[in-house]
Amino acid sequence: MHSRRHWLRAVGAGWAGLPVAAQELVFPGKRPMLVQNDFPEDLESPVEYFDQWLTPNDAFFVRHHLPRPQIDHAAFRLEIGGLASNKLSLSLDDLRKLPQFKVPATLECAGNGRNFFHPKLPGLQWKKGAVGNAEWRGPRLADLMDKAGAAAEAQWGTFNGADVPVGKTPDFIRSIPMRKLRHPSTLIALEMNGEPLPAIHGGPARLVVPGWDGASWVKWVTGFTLAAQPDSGFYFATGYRYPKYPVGPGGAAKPEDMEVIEGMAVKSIFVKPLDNAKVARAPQRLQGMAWAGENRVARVEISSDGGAKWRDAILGPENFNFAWRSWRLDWSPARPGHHILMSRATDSAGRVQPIEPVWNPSGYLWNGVDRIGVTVEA
Ligand SMILES: Nc1nc2c(c(=O)[nH]1)N[C@H]1C(S)=C(S)[C@@H](COP(=O)(O)O)O[C@H]1N2
Ligand SMILES: [Mo]
Repeated sequence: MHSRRHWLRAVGAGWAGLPVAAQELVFPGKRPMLVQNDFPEDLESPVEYFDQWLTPNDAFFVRHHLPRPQIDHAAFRLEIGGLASNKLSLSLDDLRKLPQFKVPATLECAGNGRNFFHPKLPGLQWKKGAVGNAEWRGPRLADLMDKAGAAAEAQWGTFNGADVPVGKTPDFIRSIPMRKLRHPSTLIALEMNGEPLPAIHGGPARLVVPGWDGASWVKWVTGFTLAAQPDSGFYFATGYRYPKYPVGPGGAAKPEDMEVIEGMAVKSIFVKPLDNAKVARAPQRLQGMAWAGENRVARVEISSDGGAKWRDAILGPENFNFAWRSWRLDWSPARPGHHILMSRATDSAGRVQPIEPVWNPSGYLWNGVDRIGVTVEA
């Protein structure tokens, strides 16, 4: 099914910029992916892989800042230190013996959709596929902190992974505030979609911070430190920040006017038909996904006339905070020729997917109304 031809077709759908050699790389345990970077691996999922509510592990996007570390599972320890009365060093078996919780949650890179901003920005040119939805399983952060005797003054947990700095790229370290660490859905995942967490997704253990941007979901976690203050390193104090007030396209923001990205935006995309598809002049089932960070998806509307009229799509049965929701709508094209189809989601907090997301200096949180072009054959 995933023949080379299929793959090149997916790649060809908008990936003309890369040399052919890069397009032809195959990654163990992955279907053909849109290769943003071959090493360290940055792999985008073609939209057609989003035809199931749970994104299979072999179809899930990958974002690494640094080369993937090798981890000896027998020697693995999760160290909990800092403001805690009972500092811990836990093996994988210790982690597996704690109560385990399952959380379906959508993981999206803050830079997903960067390619659609004008003016253009440096950084990985993700389009629609730096996102996926999986069922994560493992112990709760709250239980780990209780076991470690977290002190009342502890306001932040600072997480490090086993990846190490290379050249000018600093260590990937992130801090998470206590209110989110204490949330019952915040986990150290040992499993993804019922399988041991794959090494490329942070195995044997990663942080799962449902509804928050991917940068919070530290992979290959080796431990965390509880403190009154967050980390002052690059990836928390400088990187992954968003302006408090819009700076205008091409503008710059002062560091003190930037804030950490936490919960993600409301957003929807088409999965079927694919952009630029040719379809028969017959009823078409339009399908897609919608998600809303920490909120639920309340509504998805579809336009087939460039946004003049909108019709409500039917929302899928899986309806959770943190996880995306499928949607569908049957559409009977009234005439042959080219049509612009648009999808717009609204969440449980009343946020609506905008036509024009706020331009920002790192190209984060693109959530513009999705649009595809479809040609109906005469
Ligand atoms: N240790 C470590 N954790 C990390 C990263 C990283 O480079 N190193 N990248 C982060 C970013 S920016 C994203 S979007 C997600 C991607 O997770 P995935 O590769 O499982 O899709 O992992 C996050 N966790
Ligand atoms: Mo990311």
